[in-house]
This record gives sequence, C-alpha cells and structure tokens, in this order.
Amino acid sequence: MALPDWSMFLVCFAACSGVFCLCFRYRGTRRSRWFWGVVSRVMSRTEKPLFRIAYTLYTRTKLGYMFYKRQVRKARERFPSGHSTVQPTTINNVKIVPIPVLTDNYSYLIIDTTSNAAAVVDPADPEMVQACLEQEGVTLEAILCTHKHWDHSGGNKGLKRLHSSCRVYGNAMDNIPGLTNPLSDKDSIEIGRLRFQAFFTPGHTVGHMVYLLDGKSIDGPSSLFSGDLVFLSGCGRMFEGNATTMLASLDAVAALADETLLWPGHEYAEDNLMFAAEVEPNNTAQKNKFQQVLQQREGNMCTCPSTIREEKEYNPFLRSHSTELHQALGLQQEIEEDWIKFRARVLEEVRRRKDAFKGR
Ligand SMILES: *[C@@H]1O[C@H](CO)[C@@H](O)[C@H](O)[C@H]1NC(C)=O
Ligand SMILES: *[C@@H]1O[C@H](CO)[C@@H](O)[C@H](O)[C@H]1NC(C)=O
Ligand SMILES: CC(=O)N[C@H]1CO[C@H](CO)[C@@H](O)[C@@H]1O
Repeated sequence: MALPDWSMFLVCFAACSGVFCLCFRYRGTRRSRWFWGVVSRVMSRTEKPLFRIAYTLYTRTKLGYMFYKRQVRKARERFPSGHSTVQPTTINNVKIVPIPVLTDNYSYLIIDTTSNAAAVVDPADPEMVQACLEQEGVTLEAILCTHKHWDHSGGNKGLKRLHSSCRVYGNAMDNIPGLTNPLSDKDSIEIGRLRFQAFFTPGHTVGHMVYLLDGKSIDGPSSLFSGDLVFLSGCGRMFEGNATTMLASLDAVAALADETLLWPGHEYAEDNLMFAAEVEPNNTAQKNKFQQVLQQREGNMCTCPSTIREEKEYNPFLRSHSTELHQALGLQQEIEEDWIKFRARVLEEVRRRKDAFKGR
C-alpha cells in the first residue's frame, strides 16, 4: 500500500486527536489500561502501513512521550532495583557504570575519577541516573545522546534542569530534547580528562550517533557506546534508513580496534544469540558465547561489555562479508554485482529474518 505523504499526515492527525480525547476521558481507568495495551501492541507491529503510523505517533507527537513515561513508571514498579545486576568496570582513572533502566535498556555513567567529572550516555530514566550520580558523588557535565527515541533521550530535559551547566550532545538531524551541542561525524568531545569521538551512524534513525571513549586518553582499551546501532550479537532495526546506509554505519564499527569494548543500549544478548544460532548453526564462537551468556543471565547479570573482536566472530550483522553466512542464507554474489551492494543485500536478508524471528 503506497499512500502519498499528505494522506499519511491526515491519518496521523486524525489518529492523534482521537487518541488524545480517549486519553483524557479515560485516564487511570480500566479502559485506559486497555487503551495502552492496544497502543503497545500497535507499537510492536512491523507491518508497513500500521507500523509507520505508530512510529510517527511515537517519534513526532506527545503521545510517544506519554507512552514512554508510562513505560518508565511500570518498569520502576516491576524492577525497583533495575532489570539486571550490574558491576562497574574500572580502567585506570575511568569508571564505567551501566545503569539498568526500563525493562531491558542501559544508560551508562562514565566517570573521570581524577576530577569526578561524569558523562551519561542515553539517560532514559532521569531519576535512576540522578540516584547513581549522587551515589557516586560526581558532577554531570555532559549527556551523550545516541538518538531521539524516548527510551534513550527521554531523561535529557529532566537532568538538564538539575544540572544547568550540563551539555547535551547529539546529531541535529534527530530531534533530540534539550540539544545544546550538535555534532557531526568524527567530532571530539572532552569531559574532564576523557576524550570521546562521535561517529555519525544513520540507519536506525536519520541522526544516530555512537560514542567512542578513546583508550589513549585513559591508557587502556577504547569503549564504544553503541546505542541502537549494534547490540551484543545484534543490530538495531532500520527505521529510518536502508540497508546500504546501515551497512556503512556497521562498517564504521567493524573498523574499530579489535580490543574495543562494546557497551550497547539494550540487554538483548540471549535472544540475539539464539537468532544467530538459527542463521549460522555451525559457528563455534557463537555457541561458546551463548553458553557464557546463559550463565550470566541465569544470575540476571549484565552481559556487557563484549569486544569488537568477539562481535565480528558471531554477530551476523557484522558478518555480511562472511562466506559461511552467505552459504547459510543461500545467497550468492551475482555476476557484476557490486560487493557493497551484495553485502547490503545480505544485511537486509539477515534483518528480515531477525524481524520475523521476534519483532525487534
Ligand atoms: C539508500 O539511502 C541512501 C541515503 O538516503 C541513498 O542515497 C541510496 O540511494 C539508497 N540506496 C538504495 C539501494 O535504495
Ligand atoms: C553445518 O555442519 C553440518 C555438519 O558438519 C553440515 O551438514 C551442515 O551443512 C552445516 N550447515 C551449514 C549451514 O553450514
Ligand atoms: C528499543 C526499545 O524500546 N527497547 C526497550 C526499552 O525499554 C522499553 C520499556 O521497558 C521496552 O519496551 C523496549 O523494548
């Protein structure tokens, strides 16, 4: 079904108005729970027309924000102390603290322990992040926002109110709440002694950015905060870009040093590795990692970080060059087909299978 843009706009407008009336009429009642149940189900659909409408409502209207606030509230009730048990990692003078937020999302606090200056990546739940800042006794100097979706950017404004000098970084193409410092590809950011480099990695959204904490500035391995671009054994859905765009973004990650630590935005490791086993049943690295992750998840432990080296071994989204993967998918490069084009086709097929595997 191909609708012209204006008709989509009309549909959205009508849907929004209807939805608002319903929200106000039935606030806090059983009908409202029914209503939000329907909203959640619509949001998790992947069929094109319905999904597009839901996505537009989520990203462009107040309804999206209300949906997010509700998720935060429900997640706090369900997991008063977070969905997973996390352990801070210390590398020389840097402390990285994963903060479990919502049901399976992570924010990260990154602290320069010599100056107590801190940055936070994707503060989805401002209260959780604030509690963590107080516990660590550090000053929030910057928010590094990977993209506009509420489950990554929803806490920006709340934290900015509490920390007025805090800068908010992100890409201007994404509509990031409270943005103060718009970034372009390869811009650097300094927070205390920490040096970050931002990479423009569109595909999941048009302005998605990832942040690399430079290992040289801390005399250790670099750390990549990858938002919804790369997960342990997975990648984000291509909401606002095609496979060629996404492939270029993933290639930027694959080009990083092997020992770079990967800190993704979600705890999806177990699901993702099950999917990886389906597409590449004979991948030994992935089998071993799955055993490790199963053990960790049994104790409800956080599975991050992995390394770029590991990801290149088992993450099917970073393996579009791999002959074994091509064979497993039954895909072949056609004569005169450009290598990048072929790899984009492979990536698209992996993504398609993953969407069918479990609507993420
Ligand atoms: C993918 O998107 C990019 C950027 O929008 C565009 O330049 C390119 O032509 C698209 N490629 C395909 C195969 O549609
Ligand atoms: C996996 O290995 C088995 C046994 O060695 C082989 O029969 C099968 O074809 C392989 N599968 C793939 C997808 O490579
Ligand atoms: C991508 C995404 O939204 N991930 C999860 C973050 O947390 C929310 C709320 O709990 C989940 O519904 C999302 O699936």
